[in-house]
Amino acid sequence: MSEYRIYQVKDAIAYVRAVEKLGDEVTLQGEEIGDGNLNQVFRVCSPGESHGFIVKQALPYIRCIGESWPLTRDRARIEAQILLRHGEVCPAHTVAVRHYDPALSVMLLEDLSDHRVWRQALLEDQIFPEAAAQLGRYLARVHYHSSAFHLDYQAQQAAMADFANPELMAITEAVIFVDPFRYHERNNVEPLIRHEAEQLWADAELKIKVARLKHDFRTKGEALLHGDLHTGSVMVAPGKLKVIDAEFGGYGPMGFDVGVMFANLLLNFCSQPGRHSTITGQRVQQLRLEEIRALWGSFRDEFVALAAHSADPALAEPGYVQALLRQVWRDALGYAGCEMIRRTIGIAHVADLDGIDDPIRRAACQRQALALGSRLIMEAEQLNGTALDLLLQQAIAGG
Ligand code: SR1
Ligand code: MG
Repeated sequence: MSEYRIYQVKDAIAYVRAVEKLGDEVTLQGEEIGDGNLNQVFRVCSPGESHGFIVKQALPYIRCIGESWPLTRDRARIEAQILLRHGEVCPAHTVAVRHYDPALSVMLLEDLSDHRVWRQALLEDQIFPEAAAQLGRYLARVHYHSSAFHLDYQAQQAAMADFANPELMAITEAVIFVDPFRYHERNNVEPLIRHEAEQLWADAELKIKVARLKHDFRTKGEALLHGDLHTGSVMVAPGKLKVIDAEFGGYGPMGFDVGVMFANLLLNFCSQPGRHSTITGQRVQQLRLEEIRALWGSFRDEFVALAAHSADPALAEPGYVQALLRQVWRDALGYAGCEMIRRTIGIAHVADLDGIDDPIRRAACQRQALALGSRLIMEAEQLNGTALDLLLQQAIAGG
């Protein structure tokens, strides 16, 4: 059994060499490329080669905070197993895990250097027209195959036990549903929007809705979620899309994954007045709106198509899947609202908003994110697709 140590570049190279059975005649070089909140990530390749290997290692603490916030390294095992499970049912859109070592908390992943992080691509106004629909299909496939539509009772209970992820999902609860809705020292509130944050902390009706969403997140184990499906967890290339970074995954409500992605598209939407002239910003906002429509449309269609083959005669009852999807939509809007708020005033922000240089314009965009997030939470029950479209068109017209 290998003994845990924090990897240096040379360790990542040795790991690749051992797993891939590469002899000393093969020269390898590596660099640390991690820019996420939690782990270290190395890229290892031969000199001059554009394609290599990715080595991801969990540290025993949260990287962006430091050793003061210890965190289980077992998250690497859980992540590798989730990616492998999702890869079985959606290989086209799940990063391939070539190997993992639970003792070293390390895994070897396919190199996606020919892809870009979707968040960065969106910030540079690059368009990947198929990405949203591909993501919808990915979500439908990974949710369906881990749900009661596909697994019998015992198999689903076994999966829930296998993929239990209490430490990471407790962090999600804290940083998405708790801290952003009250004063907490972990929050990161810019002075110009302090007033709006305090208004939100005092909003009892909003907090009751958030309590429901949090409670459902804990108790509604519908499917094996990715658990952190923001635009930084998606790599895109022309015609191609791969989802990475599943360490926050576990069983939960399907609307959570859908809603987190809606939110991250909407955070980009809200950032447009701070990034572009009015006309250009409005054009980009329309693109984000189309992506939300495409994502939901492909998720819904794929899920309905898969459910037609469900082995469970009760769940296959005509009309049930449509009723379920209406609830997933409402859940998604509520979770989208929570994600928008936490990415604006919580511990972990997004570059879409924080990258706006001018503090006045940044604050205006942040205010819109808080307002839109609150409306999604408060009005989720009433907002069907047409009503959401209208709400967003009003936001576009209002700047
Ligand atoms: C303290 S961890 C904060 C966030 O980083 C990760 O990227 C997840 O989004 C998590 O919520
Ligand atoms: Mg991540």
